[in-house]
Amino acid sequence: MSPIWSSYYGNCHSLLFVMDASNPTQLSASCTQLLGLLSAEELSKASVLILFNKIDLPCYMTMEEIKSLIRLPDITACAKQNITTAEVSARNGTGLATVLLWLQEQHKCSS
Ligand SMILES: Nc1nc2c(ncn2[C@@H]2O[C@H](COP(=O)(O)OP(=O)(O)OP(=O)(O)O)[C@@H](O)[C@H]2O)c(=O)[nH]1
Ligand SMILES: [Mg+2]
Repeated sequence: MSPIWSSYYGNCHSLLFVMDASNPTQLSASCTQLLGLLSAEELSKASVLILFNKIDLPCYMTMEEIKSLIRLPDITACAKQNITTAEVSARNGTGLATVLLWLQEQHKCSS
């Protein structure tokens, strides 16, 4: 789907980017996609929430290792956007309340 993402950039205020925390082999490709989004001029004012999903599954790496592998601190420091992260499981609902609160917060700021 990523080739058509840019057709949705216009008027986008909040961006939720889901990474599969249970699949280390996909992380670098996923990170490249994220960097592409963060460098898009049209998204420079968007608020970004990066979701590390599937945390209910066993993973080869800790969340700290994953964040360090994708150099999340550098990404956050260099991006124009305000970036927040959350660890979630769409399967058992962990972290989803945080996501809803974040969305509510963004809505408040933009209204
Ligand atoms: N255990 C678990 N499964 C999830 C979660 N979120 C989604 N899924 C399941 O993951 C599956 C879809 O994700 P993937 O298998 O990664 O599929 P995909 O991302 O379209 O394809 P890939 O490119 O192969 O990763 C579905 O079966 C979902 O039910 C979660 O938080 N935990
Ligand atoms: Mg997947």
